[in-house]
Amino acid sequence: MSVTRTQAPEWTGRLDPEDGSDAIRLHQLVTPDAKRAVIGFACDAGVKRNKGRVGAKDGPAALRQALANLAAPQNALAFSDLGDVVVTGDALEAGQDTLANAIADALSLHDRLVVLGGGHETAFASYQGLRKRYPDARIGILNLDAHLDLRLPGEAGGSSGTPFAQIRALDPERFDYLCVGYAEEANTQALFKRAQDWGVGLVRDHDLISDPLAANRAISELIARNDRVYLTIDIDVLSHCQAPGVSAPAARGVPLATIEQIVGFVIAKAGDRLALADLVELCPAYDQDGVTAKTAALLARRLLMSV
Ligand SMILES: [Mn+2]
Repeated sequence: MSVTRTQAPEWTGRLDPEDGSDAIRLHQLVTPDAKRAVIGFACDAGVKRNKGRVGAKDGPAALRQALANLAAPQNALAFSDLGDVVVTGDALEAGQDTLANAIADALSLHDRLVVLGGGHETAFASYQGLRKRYPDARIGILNLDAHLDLRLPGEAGGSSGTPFAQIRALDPERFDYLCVGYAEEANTQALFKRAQDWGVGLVRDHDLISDPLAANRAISELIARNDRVYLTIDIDVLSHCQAPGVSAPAARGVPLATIEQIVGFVIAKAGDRLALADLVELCPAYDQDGVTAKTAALLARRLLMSV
């Protein structure tokens, strides 16, 4: 049971020199000290404590691999790879502390950091890292997720199902949380009651299916009343056909194009206030043809490459 930091792996991928100097893919943009950066959280402990299908520990490596061969956009930005925080066994709290400190340090060097999870226990570390970097900021939390993840920690401690209850416990007065894409059937009434008591904003998956812009007003308001936005994307907000490789697949889910629209909207509205995002719950052992990793990579690419 331990926590270690690993160096960034060598990024490799397809090269197309015959197509000239514009034939660039993401693996060719990785460089130290760039404005954008990724860091991995290789951890199974949160999902295991939450009794989900384990395998999120392999998420960061699968996400890097899926990112590597994506084509770079026009005016592509370089990005840095800060390596992984690796949690062995049940060392969840120590792992979250290490990740939070790494995030706080990274945010003084990079203007946008994308964390590659890990299960949704990643969020408790992400928030604490952002809070450490900006102690006095108003922080709005935007979670794209089928689940509210507001359960209370049990005897074993926190898990991938408890991060937002843990965040609230740190700082109840400043808790500002919007959950977009939740499935009614995937959350008990106890959680909806808690969400109401804690002033949590909610946008249902059905509402996004009938109107892809259904969350935009609530998102605009969240951004407008906060100094910083923390975006956390649980890949299980997508349908199981788009995202089979997660610990808890969604039978319904929100369409990928809608999630892409939302991420683009957040980037455009929040600008510099979007300093931190994470992508969580990718579980490569259950993926099919790498589609879940690729889906997560499309979202990570957008976060890394958008100005
Ligand atoms: Mn979640």
